[in-house]
Amino acid sequence: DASAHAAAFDAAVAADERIEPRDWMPEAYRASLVRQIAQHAHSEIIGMQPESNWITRAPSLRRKAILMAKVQDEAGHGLYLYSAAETLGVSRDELLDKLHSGRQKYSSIFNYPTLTWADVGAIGWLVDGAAITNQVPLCRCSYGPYARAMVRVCKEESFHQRQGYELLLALSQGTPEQHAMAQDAVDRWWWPSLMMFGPPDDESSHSAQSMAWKIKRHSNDELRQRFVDICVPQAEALGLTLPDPDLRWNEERGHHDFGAIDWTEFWDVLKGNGPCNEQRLTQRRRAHEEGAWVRDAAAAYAAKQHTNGEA
Ligand code: FAQ
Repeated sequence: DASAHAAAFDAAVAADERIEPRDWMPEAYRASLVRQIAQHAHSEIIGMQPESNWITRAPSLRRKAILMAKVQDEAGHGLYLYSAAETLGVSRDELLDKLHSGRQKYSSIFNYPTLTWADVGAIGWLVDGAAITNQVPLCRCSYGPYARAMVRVCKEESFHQRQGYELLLALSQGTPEQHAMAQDAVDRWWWPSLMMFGPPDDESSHSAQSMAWKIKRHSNDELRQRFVDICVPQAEALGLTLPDPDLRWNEERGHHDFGAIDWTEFWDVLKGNGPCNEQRLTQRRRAHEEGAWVRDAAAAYAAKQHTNGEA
């Protein structure tokens, strides 16, 4: 009966066990996971666009091979995540339709342009760095399929973060023009990267419930602080500065203090008014339409196999 189901669910969450697709779960738990996992999946595939912009202009064969591998990994992450969402009873078509019609979100960060080659480095270092900081705790998420998907995703993100760091280091130690290009990219990507962690805790509508369900293990502000603390010594090693005059070590807190984030910009980007929102969605819809023949052919082939099997 319903109350026994609810008690079993609560006990499993309390004992840090995983909830699996066939287990009973509260409808709101299922809906919140679909929301977060779909948003995460959409971010991975929309996130292919800013970097793929530079594949044809990578400065060497080695850089091009690395960048192609990274962008392909992102497609793979999208696929694991759509599969994880499907275990909750939604179809991929439905999720893509919601992305294309603007009814589901993707990360704010992918609405910023990649103006120079150094942006590929800044995305790897900062955007993948922020993604890892946020996603390592998700490996312990209470929902089994999502938690397991995160393990492999995080391993791949670590390689992405290192490639970005190494790319920026090469530029930073290069000619004065290359150094300036690296600094400019970091200046533009720093603040949007901090926004990736979501609104401040007191404005985060889902955090309390998601933490009670152990979907989220840390609050948005906790993870943002962790990321800032990780980045400061890395920026120093890179020979680059972070564009925040208020950034300084706070002995008492044992953390870095940092300046105020422009939340107006964040909410504005979420509303669709970032520099690239329209371009990203238009490109995504076009890619989907242009891929229709592949889906049709796969479905026709599957139907034929099915008929052959029956014969
Ligand atoms: N962008 O109540 P909260 C990557 C929305 S990494 C857009 O705090 P929650 C790898 C939020 O959905 C990027 N929207 O929400 C990569 C909610 O609106 P809703 C993807 C945001 O869920 C690297 C409202 O604001 N990573 O793709 C953002 O508890 C390089 C209130 O917020 C993930 O998705 C934002 N930044 O916490 C790929 C990680 N922040 O849904 C390519 C999984 C918040 O009610 C290249 N997700 N909102 O309409 C999470 O951990 C969480 O969902 C948070 C937000 C932490 C993002």
